[in-house]
Formats: sequence, structure tokens, C-alpha cells
Amino acid sequence: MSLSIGIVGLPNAGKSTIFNALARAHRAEAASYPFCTIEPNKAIVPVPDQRVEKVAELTNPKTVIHSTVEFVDIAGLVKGANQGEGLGNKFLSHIRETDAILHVVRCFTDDNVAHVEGTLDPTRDVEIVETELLLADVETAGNRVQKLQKQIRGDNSLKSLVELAERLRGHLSEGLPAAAFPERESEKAMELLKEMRLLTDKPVIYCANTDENSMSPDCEVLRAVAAAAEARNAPWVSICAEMEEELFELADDERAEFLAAYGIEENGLAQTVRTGFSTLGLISFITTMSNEVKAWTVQQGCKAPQAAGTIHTDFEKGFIRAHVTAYEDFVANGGESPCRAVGLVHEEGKDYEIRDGDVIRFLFNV
Ligand SMILES: Nc1nc2c(ncn2[C@@H]2O[C@H](COP(=O)(O)OP(=O)(O)OP(=O)(O)O)[C@@H](O)[C@H]2O)c(=O)[nH]1
Ligand SMILES: [Mg+2]
Repeated sequence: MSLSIGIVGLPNAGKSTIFNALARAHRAEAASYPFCTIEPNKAIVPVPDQRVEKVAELTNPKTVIHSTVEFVDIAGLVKGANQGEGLGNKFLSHIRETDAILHVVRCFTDDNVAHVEGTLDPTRDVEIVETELLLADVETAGNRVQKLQKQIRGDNSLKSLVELAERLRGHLSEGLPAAAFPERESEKAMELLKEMRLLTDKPVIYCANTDENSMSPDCEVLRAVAAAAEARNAPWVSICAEMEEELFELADDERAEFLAAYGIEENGLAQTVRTGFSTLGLISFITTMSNEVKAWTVQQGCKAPQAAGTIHTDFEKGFIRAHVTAYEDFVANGGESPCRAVGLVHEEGKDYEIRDGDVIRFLFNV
């Protein structure tokens, strides 16, 4: 599995600038007029994980392959987008398939870059965008109800499903996100929600796009983003997108030095991916097969056979056991052979739950 994150926000919030900074490539065109992004931009970026590098140093493989994360950058949403204002909301379909949303909130001041609402106000901006996401979901749910009502004419067994979809639509129409739908734990609701891929059902990471004046944690606009995130029980990150994007001209060590000078410990990509992983309960394990060190992403709680299955379905079907070395042991002892010599390579069966960073060799029958 690979993590995918859709970027939303008002026009000129700096979404494409952040996307570029995240993608480390100037693929999305960022510009100072609203609605610069029309077609969605997609970037597939390696997940920053120093553990993979460390394991590679000790095993000297031919290739090193990180897990990936996909970012999708779409056009900005304005108030009334659901009624066709601005560019409308049809491009939201491009982020239905993503696992999480990165909600970019403008925290920078620049008279040359118009703010669609005229002033800097994260609290208001967040509400505008969320309302549009919610209204898009109301429409999706409405369409689903209509479709089911047509189907029910020939199939009475769908009655309870129609009623469920109607209750979901009612819930959304009251201004409540799908994630707070009281019935969401029921099997039927889970199925319906999974199929509908509602935007307000996705975990959100709030992202303050700051400048030199708004980076400080006690800056009012940044505090407003933090408060919005906290009120929604969601995580937030702060990215100085324009600065980070400009830093790509610099060599890696110079860039690190520059970020440190501004008190930025972790770049935007690392922050976002780390937050995305923890929000979605994702972990990584590492394999060192066939001259290749490779990282894989799985859900916390994943058992060894399912982890093997992310590599190849045959690995899951024919799973015998896994040779597992904890990452810390692997590094502290200098690789698998020294670990084996001191009994730190554990043989694990089908009930073994993968731990973050595990270095694993699967044994299987095909
Ligand atoms: N001063 C300053 N300008 C920024 C910053 N981030 C983005 N910008 C500028 O703001 C303008 C708009 O940025 P974009 O990244 O295109 O904005 P967007 O959210 O993608 O806008 P749409 O695609 O129209 O929805 C560009 O000229 C950027 O250079 C920032 O942190 N500081
Ligand atoms: Mg854009």
C-alpha cells in the first residue's frame, strides 16, 4: 500500500507551492493569481526514512527503494464552489481516492498575492473550505440516495440500505462531517462509507503555510490554525513553503543548515509524511532480499502473512515463517549475520504482529 494525500485550500493559499516543495520538483505551476491550478497535479515522492538508508549502509545492496507517498494538488475552493463559484468543485473528485487531506491555510502576508477573502484569517478560511467539502459530500450522498431509490423498485432488500443512506445524507445536511456519523461503526455503514469515499470522512492534517513573520509558535495566525486543528482533534504542521521551495537550489547540507537557522527541525515533506503515517496508523518494515533494500508500508496491527502479501500475494498464500530482526538490533550489531550469531534474529509465525522498522526475511512456499 502507498499513502496518498490530497491538498485542499482556498485559491492562493499556497497549495501548489507546498506541493512543489513536497514533490521536490517544479511540476505544479505556482502563480500569484487565483486559480492557477486547473488540472490536478500528482506527484509520487519517496517517504523520507533514514532507517532505510542505515540498513542499506550495512548491507550494501544494488538498489534501495523507499516506500512512496502520492500528493494530489487541485484547484482552490471558494465560497459557493458547490454552486459553481470560482472553478466549481468538480475537481474534488480527484481527491476522493486519497487516504487523507492536507488542508493548506494561508498564514503569509504578501500584497502581491491576492487573498480571495481580502484579509488574513485562518479561522474563517478553514470554515469556508470545510463547508465546501461538506456540501460536496451532501451532493454525493444525495446522488447515492437517488440511485438506491431507483434500484429499490426492483429489489426490496435494499430498503434498509436506502434508509441508512438517507440518514447519512440527513447527518451531512446538518453540517456534520461523515467522520462523526453516529452509525459509522456498523458493518453496513462502514461498507457504504467505504464505497462513497466521502471527503469529510478522511483524516485531515492542517497545514499552516507561513512566512518569516508567521513562523513563530506564538504568532496569532499560526495559533489560529493550531486552535482550528485542536478543536477538530486533528494534527497540524507548519510549512514555510516558499522558503523550502527556494531551498532546492541549495545542496542538502546547506539546506539543513538554512532550515536550522530558522529553527525548522524537519522539512515539510518529513513533517507531513510523519504526521500522515501516525494519523492513519501506518508503519514500515524493511526487506533485504535479492540485493535490494526496500521499505514497505502497512497498517499497524498487520500480521506477518499480510505483510508478506504486500510484497506478493504468493508470499501470503505460501507463508511459512518470517525471520525478524528489530531495527535497533540490526543497526547496533551491524546487520543480520551478527544478529543471528547472538540470537537476535527471531523466527516468527503467522500470528506475529509487525513492528515499525522491523527488518524481515520471509520464508514461503510457492
Ligand atoms: N510571500 C509568500 N508568497 C507565497 C507563499 N506561498 C505561496 N506564495 C505565493 O502565492 C502565490 C500563489 O501560490 P500557489 O501555490 O500558486 O497557490 P494555490 O493555493 O496553489 O492557488 P490556486 O491553484 O489558485 O488554488 C504564488 O505567487 C506563490 O509564490 C509564502 O509563503 N509567502
Ligand atoms: Mg495551485
